[in-house]
Formats: sequence, C-alpha cells, structure tokens
Amino acid sequence: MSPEYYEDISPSTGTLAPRAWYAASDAKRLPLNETWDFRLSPTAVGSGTEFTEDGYDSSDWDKTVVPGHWVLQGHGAPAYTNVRYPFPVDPPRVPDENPTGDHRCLFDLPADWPGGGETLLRFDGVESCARVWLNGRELGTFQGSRLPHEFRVTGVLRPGRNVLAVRVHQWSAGSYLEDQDMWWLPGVFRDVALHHRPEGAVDDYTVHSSYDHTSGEGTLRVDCRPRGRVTVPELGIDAATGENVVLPVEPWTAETPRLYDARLATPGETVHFRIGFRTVRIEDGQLKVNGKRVLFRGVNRHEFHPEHGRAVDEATMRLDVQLMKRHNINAVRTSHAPPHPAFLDLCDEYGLWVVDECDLETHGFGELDWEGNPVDDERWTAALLDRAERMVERDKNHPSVVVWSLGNECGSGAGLGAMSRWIRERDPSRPLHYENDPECPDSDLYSRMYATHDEVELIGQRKEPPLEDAAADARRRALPFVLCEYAHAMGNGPGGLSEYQRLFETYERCQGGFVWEWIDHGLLRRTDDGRAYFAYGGDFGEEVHDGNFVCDGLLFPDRTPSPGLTEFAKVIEPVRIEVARAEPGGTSGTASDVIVRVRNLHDFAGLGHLDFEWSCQVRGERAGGGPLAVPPLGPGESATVTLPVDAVSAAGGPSGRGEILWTVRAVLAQDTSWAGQGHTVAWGQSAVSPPAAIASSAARTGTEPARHAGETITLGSAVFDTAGVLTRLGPLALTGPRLDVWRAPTDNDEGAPWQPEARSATTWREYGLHRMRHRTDCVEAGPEGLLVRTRVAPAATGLGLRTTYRWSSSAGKVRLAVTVEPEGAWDFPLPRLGLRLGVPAALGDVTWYGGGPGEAYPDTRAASMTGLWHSTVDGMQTPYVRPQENGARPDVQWAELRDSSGRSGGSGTPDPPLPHGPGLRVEAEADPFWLTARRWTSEELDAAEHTTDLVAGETVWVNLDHAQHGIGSQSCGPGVLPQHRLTAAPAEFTLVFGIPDA
Ligand code: IPT
Repeated sequence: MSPEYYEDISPSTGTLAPRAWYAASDAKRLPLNETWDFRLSPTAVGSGTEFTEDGYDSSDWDKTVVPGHWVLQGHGAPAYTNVRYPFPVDPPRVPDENPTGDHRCLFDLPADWPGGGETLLRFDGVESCARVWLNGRELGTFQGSRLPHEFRVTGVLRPGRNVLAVRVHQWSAGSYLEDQDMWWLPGVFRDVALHHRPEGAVDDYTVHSSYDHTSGEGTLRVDCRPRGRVTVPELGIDAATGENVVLPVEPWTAETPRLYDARLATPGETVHFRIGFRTVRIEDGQLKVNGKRVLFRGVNRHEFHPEHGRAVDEATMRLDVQLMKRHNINAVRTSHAPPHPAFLDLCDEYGLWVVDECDLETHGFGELDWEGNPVDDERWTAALLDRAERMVERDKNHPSVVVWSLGNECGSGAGLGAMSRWIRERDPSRPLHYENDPECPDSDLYSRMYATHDEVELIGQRKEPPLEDAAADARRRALPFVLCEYAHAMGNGPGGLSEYQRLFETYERCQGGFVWEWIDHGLLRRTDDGRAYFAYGGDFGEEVHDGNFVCDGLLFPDRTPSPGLTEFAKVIEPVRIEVARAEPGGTSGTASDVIVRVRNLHDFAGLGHLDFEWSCQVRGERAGGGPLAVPPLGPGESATVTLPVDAVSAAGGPSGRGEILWTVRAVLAQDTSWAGQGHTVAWGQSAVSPPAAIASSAARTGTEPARHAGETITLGSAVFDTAGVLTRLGPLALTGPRLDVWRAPTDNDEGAPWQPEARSATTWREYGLHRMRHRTDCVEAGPEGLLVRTRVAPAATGLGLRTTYRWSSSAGKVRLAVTVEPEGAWDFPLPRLGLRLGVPAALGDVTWYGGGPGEAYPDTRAASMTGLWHSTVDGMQTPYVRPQENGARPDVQWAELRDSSGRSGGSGTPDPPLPHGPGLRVEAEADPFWLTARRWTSEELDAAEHTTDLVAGETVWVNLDHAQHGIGSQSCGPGVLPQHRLTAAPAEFTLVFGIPDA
C-alpha cells in the first residue's frame, strides 16, 4: 500500500523550487488573507473531497480567518508538549485521529490581472500538511510548516470567480520533524497570495554584498535569473547582474544598520530591496563580522501572539524588534524555525544579528534513545534537504542573517551532514550552527545550551574536558563558543545573568548567547465571569502536556516586559557606567569626589548617538543634575570623568543632609525608529551608604516599659496578645510580625525533573517549610520592653529556628530586634528569612526608599536603582502566568504603607506620595530589608494556578525580609550560584515601626 500523502516522507508534490522572498515588486500580487469557509473533521479521510469541486456549496460551513489557526478560532483545541510527541512514535505514520481542516476561499481575480506570464499561488506557512486544489484541479501537496511553498496556477486560474480549496491535516510525516517546544497549532497561519510572474520576471536572485574592513570597500554582485541590471542610486551603481562592483561603502552591522536602497530590473519585473554590506568569518577561533569579534546579547524568539498563536501580524513583529532594541538586545535566534519573512526585513532595518534556524526538531526521539531518529535515517534526507533549501533560498538576501542553524535538538545523524554540505556549498558566506552533536561536525560554532557558569569559564579558557576523538576535540577546541540557549526565563528570573555576562566579557572565545526565551506562550482566555488570564499546557484537556513550561519568556504573553527583561537590558547594556566616590564610604562627598568611568562596550559604534546626564539625590530628593561631557569613545575604549563641581553647587546641594546618591545615565541624543530621545540605554549609580542614620536613634534606647493589661500587653503605642504577638500599633490593627521562611516556589525553585542537583522546592516541601509551626517559650514584659522567645519549626523533623523578638519603644516608635538560631542540620537553603506582618487592606499605597522601581532578588538585582519610589500594593505584583513568589524590592531603608482610598496606582513611579491617611512606617536600623506586600498570603500564591485564582482579602501581607534565596535558572538550567544561596545560619536584624506623619 503506498502511503497517504500526509504520511509520505518525501516532502511535496507539485510545488516549485524555492526562491528569495521580497516585499516590493512591480509585479502584481493578490493577497488571499481573509475569511474562508471552514469545516473540521476528526480524521484525515472523514469528509470526502467533494468540497474541492467548483460548484460545491460551502455556505453552511463555519468560517475561519486566514492567516490563523483553527484551534484558536473555536474549532478543536490547542495542545502543548515540550519534548514528547503527542501521538505514538511510529514514523512516518500518524493516528487516525488527525484533525483535518477543509478550507474554501472564493475570490475574484481582478479584471486587470495581466494576461501573459505565469501566476503562482504562494503559501508562506501551513501546519502541518496541505493538499491544494484550484477550481477543482488538484495542484499538489506539501509539508514543512514554517516554510514557503508555491504552485504554478497558470491555466487553472480563470477570470472572475475562482475557488481555492485547501485540506490541512494537523498530523503528517512532517510532524516528526517539527517537535519544537511549543503549542501544536494547525492551520493556514501565514499569508496566502497569488503572485503574477510576467514574462522575463525575476525567477530568483542572490545578493552578494561583502565588506572589506581593511580597505573600507564593499563588493556587490547580484546574481539573477534572468539577467538584468542593478542600480543603487546612492552609490552611483548601475551594473549588470553577475558583475562585481567594488567601491567605498559604509558597512552594515547590527549596531549601525546601514542599508542602501537598490533596484533590480529584469525584462519583466522591477524589484526593490535593500543592501547591507558585511562579511562574516570565523577567524582566530572567533566569529567576526567585518573583521571584529562580535558579542551576541541575544534572545530566542518563537513567533507568538496570545490570541493568534503563530499568525503574527507585522505590527507585532515590529513591536518585538523595537522592544528588543529598547532592551539592548542585539541578536535573535529564530528558534526553532524560519520566522515570517517580513521579520527579517525588520532585523535588517533596525539592526539585529540573526541566527536563522531551520524548521527541524526531532527531540521526541530522545525519549527512545534516538532509536529511529529521522536525521539519522537516509529515507528522510530528501525532506531535510528540502527544509534547508527552503530556508536558505527564501532568506539568503538578508544582511541581518549572519548564521544558518540546521535546527534544534535532533541528536546527531548523517542527515544533518547532508544539510550542512548543501548549505556550505550554496552559501559559503555564512557559518553554520548546530548544537546537539557534541562533536560539532556540522557546526562552525561550539554551541551549548544551559551550560553552567563554571563550564562556560573552562570553555572560555579552551580548557573544557576533551572529547574522546582527539581530532574532533582539536577541531571543537578551536571553535568560537556561543550559548544558543541560557538563562531560562520561566516565571521569576532568570538569575545569574550578570555572572554570565562577566564571562562573555572576559573570554574572547565566549561570544555571548541567547536567553531562552523572548515571550511567554500563554494563550488569552477568560473565566466564566469574564476575567482574563493566560492559559498554558493542560488548560485545554490535553492527554499529554507539559504545563507552564511553555511560559518561559522575558515578555509576558501580552508583550509587557517582565522584570527579567529589565534585568537583561541592564546586564547587557552596551555602555558601562561606574560611579564612585574618591573617598570610599563618605556620605557627604562633594562633587569633586565623584568619578565616573565610562566604557564603550559596543563592537562597532561610537557613543555619538548618546547624551550623558548626571543627577544627584539627597535621600531620594533631586538636588542637582545636568549634562555630562564624555569624550568621544570608540568601541572598547573607556574614559574617566569627574562630575562638574560648579553645577552641583549651583543647584544648591548637597551638603550634610543625609545620603547622597549620584546617578549617571546614557540616553539617546535623538529620536530613533525604536525609542525616543532621552530613552535610557545605560546607567550607573554610586554605591549606597549603610542606613545607619535612617532609623530613629531614640527608638533604640527602649526607655518605655512593657505592661500586662488584662488579656493584652502594652508597650508605648503597641498592643500585643499574651503570646507576645503584636496586634495593634496606635490606630492600626496588625497581625504579627512573626518569623517567615516560606515563599511560593518560583518555577526556578521548582526546577526541571532532569536536573542533577537537588531542587529547592522539592526539598522545601519535603521538610515542610510551607507549614512551619510557632511555639512560644516565654513572654516577658518588663521595664526594658517585651521579650518573646519562640521556636519555629516544621512537623516531623528535629529542625528548628530559635527565634527571639526583643521589643522596645520610645517616642511613639517601637523597635524590634530579632535573632534567629538554627537548630539541626539545615543542609539546604531557606527560601527567605524575615518577618510576615498583616496590615489592613486599606493600606494600599506604598512608598519606599531603596531599590526599585521593579522587583529584584539576590541574583536578579542589577537593574535595581536606589531611589525614593512610590507604587501601590497592586502595582507591586508581577503577574507571572503561573503565580509564584514575586515583587520583592531590595535594599529598603524605610517604607510607608498608607491608606490608598481614592488613589489609583501604577508600578514604581518616582512621584512624590500624596499627603493623606494613616499608615505604617518601617525603618531599617543596621541592614536594609527586602520589602514585599501583597493582598494574599504566600500559601494562597503557592496554591494558585492562574492569576485569576488570586483574590484580594481583608489583609495586606507584608514581608520584611532580612535575606532572600537567589533565583537561578534551574527550571531548565543551573541552579542558584553559591554566593546567592540563603544558608540557614545565626542571624540578627532590627526594624523600627511607627505611624508616619500625616
Ligand atoms: C531546550 C529546547 O531547545 C527549547 O526548545 C526549550 O524546550 C528549552 O529547552 C526549555 O524551555 S531543550 C531542554 C530539554 C534542555
């Protein structure tokens, strides 16, 4: 029995050879993106093929929007798996249950559609297999979801009304090659169009545009079938195709995306495109562009939209590129498939280095020890080559594409060798990337994913453990190194970015990496009562799924930047600004003490596009500032400047009025296509002095006595219950504070099942840190205040934390000194160590002096800027798609929570607070604290599966932490680095509570 076409390993029938994609041509095109008639069948053969006939009446069918996925338009459901195939692994067979969408599009050919030449019907992306008919005539079939496919329709197309019928199967032989970690989303999800090809039109063209950095000359040659002429007016080029033109040009780089408008004219067509001159080479064990080592500050980008899946419109693509540029990202790996072709035009235009990855992943065979892996089975080689060709031919003319990637997670095999040989032959101008074969036979880069910092350091030194095969080892050891994936941005995190960046900046071999990944793939859904949330794996009743592992991006699904993106932008800033006082530790330095070191970390660009500004704050209030002259600095150069003394004195400050903060920013000098003038590209701030002066010294003397009064104990304005727990401070009813070590585990705390190291959340739950008990051993009210001794411990273990609270009071403030003594073998880290306090729900306004505006944790705090911040309890929440610990503000010296009635809040704006209502003030005494405030408990946060499960209660729960455990990246990669672990050890910390001035 010959296989059904959808189970056929050979790639397609009836389609044309692939060719370059271009947006602008004078040849006519007719987009067929619109609403089509649609019918879903549960099996591939379910509903007959009568619908393909001309006269068939589909007026009673449902509708579907093309481009789109039917599962996101009310027909069937999306499904998410990471590695596992959601069907039995029996290649190339697929189950009878094979959702099949029949599509009918009735369109009128415009009356002016030219008569001569040919007309092609083009599909830019259909998942996963299509069979196509026009006016009842079958054109052919194809597989290869994220790749273009064209049919010749000349002679079938007719004037007036035409009927296009497309049958799309969710599963096909091709599905075995498309096991990427993402939603399975069948449908016609990219453009469909008719392309007229006049006689003598461009059949295909290839732009060769290299740059010689030693001479400053570019060489241009455009090969074209048929022959024609190329003009580049700005360069005075008017040359025949096939001819080399050498002349001085400005090169293209991701930092300086210089493009030249060009025109290619053949007898039948004129095509407009843009040329970027650049040369990519592997030299001296480094990847170089235009003769220089480049550093990838990259992200992995899947195409994703929370309502439209992989049917991403151009505005969304542009927004992605702009958001990347605004966050200092300079590189994209198009994981794990060629993107919509228009995305690459945007990368050319805005400037991003692109690793263009083929639509190929066979990860699920890893579950079978790679038995039957298509990339190691020659029957599949034609399909693999077809995919490589379709990518390279489509995308070859983009200067932004600097590396071809064979695919992702396919193990190793001869099929990859065939692909690499074909690509090397076809396009020797770009290096190849492939990660999953340790010997790297088909890669010009040594690429890894999720390698630990320690291993990256060894690789940087070219001292990594050797491969068994000496020749392969020698070859690999000479290759440049990239992390094609690192820093798993799932939920809160990723931690440890700064430490990776230090390695990339130290070792020339380490040419950066690509954070996994750009955006959470959460699908927008609503609860029955209409509240919006983002759904993940399992929310659609999938039999096999991988939960929220699909939400691991730097952007939330709606493209709001997550704290992880803010952190990444700071860590990879292309200018490093270090602000230091000449006299270390001085708190009343004058401006002449303040030295600013500026380093230009660009690979190509100077700093002419940036203005520098300094500002000075005293206790968070601006006391001066102005422009800062920084000498011109070429890439890699640095300079030291001193802040202008005159300007500081002219601004009236600062002297002896408390902590002085110096901040220097590099901002865009002019509007750009991706951000406005004044956008902050980089910043630096002087170190913060310890908050010794902050807490009122009067409170420390503890002069008032504590007294029993009936069922309560009073101390100054504080009231406690007989167990010594604070219940009231002046007018405020309070709960606690009591010792708290629990946090709702983050995805990185949960870790991935394949992690070799212990996973924090598993250990914490095993030991019961989510159900600690408090036992009170003594409550002593006396002239010095109130002493409460307790032991805080989980059931069923001998582990405990002896916790002593020493309360004192004077001048209307109460001071709490806490000491913690661990008992037993705490050989795992604590989630947090601090106090949990309940305050009335009305206290929704928050002002703090410390780190902000966004959240930070020990290993995600590079972007935290010290200042006086204002927000609301609601605004301080980070809405991770799967709820988890979030929202901590670090280095807090004091905080006030006030009645928010009548206020609406944004997140962390530096506005001064409005004077209003009663509240609570907390001050640090020696060490600053971490501030978290939320309308639910950590236990409720932990139990929630979606943001809509969180319901505000009568209490705002405030965590005042002495310490936090780091975040790490263990949801896929390495855990928390030793320096960011919170070890259980004796600790002491002191806070002062009071009612703020009205
Ligand atoms: C790696 C995959 O390449 C990527 O597609 C994604 O799944 C990522 O991990 C995690 O989100 S593979 C992983 C099993 C190391």
